[in-house]
Amino acid sequence: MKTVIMVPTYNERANIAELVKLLHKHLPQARILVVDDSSPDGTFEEVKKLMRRDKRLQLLLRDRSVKGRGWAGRDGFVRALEMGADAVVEMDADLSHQPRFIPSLLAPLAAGKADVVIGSRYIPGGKDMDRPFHRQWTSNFARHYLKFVLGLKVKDPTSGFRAFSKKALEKIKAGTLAARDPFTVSEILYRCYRADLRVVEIPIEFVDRARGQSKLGLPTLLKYLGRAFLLRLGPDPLS
Ligand SMILES: Nc1nc2c(ncn2[C@@H]2O[C@H](COP(=O)(O)OP(=O)(O)OP(=O)(O)O)[C@@H](O)[C@H]2O)c(=O)[nH]1
Ligand SMILES: [Mg+2]
Repeated sequence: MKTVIMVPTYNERANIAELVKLLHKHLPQARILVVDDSSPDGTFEEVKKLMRRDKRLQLLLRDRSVKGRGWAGRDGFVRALEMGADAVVEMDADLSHQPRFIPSLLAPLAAGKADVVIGSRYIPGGKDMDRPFHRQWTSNFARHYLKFVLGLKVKDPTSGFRAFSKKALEKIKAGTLAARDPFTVSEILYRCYRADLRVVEIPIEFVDRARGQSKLGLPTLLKYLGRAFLLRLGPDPLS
């Protein structure tokens, strides 16, 4: 399978070189596509520097005026398909998603047993980082709510560490994804269910980011719950 690892970045200069190194170690054949929204910390300059000696690394540089995790991912999926990918992995750059798990994310796709594979923290063998009690409670509530409202059958609907077959990205019309922000993770999974794709989970261990800034707070999370409800009530996104 021709695999492209698609990594949206915003201010990940402290992490990107280490991530690229680990990706090459665990997936020597795969190509890496960094989708950077002209990060003020110059993440894209670091990527350009690495690209001089690295033919497997590519950069999609977007304008900061259209910045957003969702739109970056959407454009990244489109570019990955243009690069000829049979499988596309999306992951965070902050090393919370560990490259060592990618071979097991890709295995069900390669075996033709799934269209979408989710790296899951909440199935046996999976692990989340230790969060304070109130954060644990909020995140458990969010995932049960999302499962219920959007009719998702997975244990970890908010995981952004996932692999998609080419067919899956075509079927969900990845180029038309609407959410500009991290709500995209739910929007994509909802479309996968609407498209009757085969979604499976494999266990991953999630670790907290060690470097760089965190971006998602409680008010944002609450807004997402409202948007999930609207998404479910709205028109079929695939028609
Ligand atoms: N291109 C692009 N990438 C983004 C944007 N916002 C976040 N990202 C990237 O999306 C991934 C997930 O963002 P994170 O900040 O790690 O979000 P999180 O995992 O919910 O929060 P923390 O890990 O606690 O910081 C990371 O690789 C970010 O650099 C954005 O506006 N544009
Ligand atoms: Mg993170």
